[in-house]
Amino acid sequence: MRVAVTRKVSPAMGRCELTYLPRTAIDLELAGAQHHAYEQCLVSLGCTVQSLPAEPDLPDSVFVEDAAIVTDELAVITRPGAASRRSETASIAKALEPYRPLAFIEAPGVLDGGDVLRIGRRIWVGISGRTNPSGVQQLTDALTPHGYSVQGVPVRGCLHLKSAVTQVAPTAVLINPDWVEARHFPGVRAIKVAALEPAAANALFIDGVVIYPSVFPQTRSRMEALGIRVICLDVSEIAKAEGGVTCCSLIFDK
Ligand code: CIR
Repeated sequence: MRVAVTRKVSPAMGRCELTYLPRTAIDLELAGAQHHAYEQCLVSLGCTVQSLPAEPDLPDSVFVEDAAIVTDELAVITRPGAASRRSETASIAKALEPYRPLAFIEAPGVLDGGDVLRIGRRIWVGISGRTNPSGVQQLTDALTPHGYSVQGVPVRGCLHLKSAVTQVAPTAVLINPDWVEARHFPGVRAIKVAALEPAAANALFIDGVVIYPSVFPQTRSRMEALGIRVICLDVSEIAKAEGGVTCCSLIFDK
């Protein structure tokens, strides 16, 4: 059984962290509806969605991806790079405890799940504004005993590694090479985002299908031309909080 842990949009989302985007008004009702459609999409793809209740005082708590890295063997609970987000992890640890043994990133390490890209047994970790070398080392120590190779990768000009590169097929990634260098991903086909769509590299690959924001038609066409099946969602309000489609779920097999 495939589980997707999600969390409802916080009523405080308007006070979210922003790094590269200006603050614009978020329509909370629309954000809730878009998030519900996202959860329904996961259900349609065979996931059992475990939707956690909204956190009234944690603006970014809908972005559950940043709070944990879940592999088949364990769940690593992160220490988010933004201090305002550190209280998000306790409830995620509680939600994951029934499924996996837990490990924890400790100070001085910081690490956001949005910086962790896993393809099979290979893991890349963005060294970003949210993840530091101590965080990468702690994740390496937790996962190498389970047969994973873990590699730190510099990221520039965007929030997380997965703003710059995500998996879209068994051996292909979607990438913005201005934000992360393609040479870090040998043996993986790199599909570049369209020049007019720099923020288009965040896609959620699940069971051979890509869940994708509807606002990047040129990059979408590039994927479809290669035979990749894409399901588009309107995630405009989530994007205003600098979130993408990977950020709103933690997906793993039970
Ligand atoms: C933040 O800055 O932390 C949130 N406003 C957005 C986090 C998005 N998470 C992700 O890309 N994994």
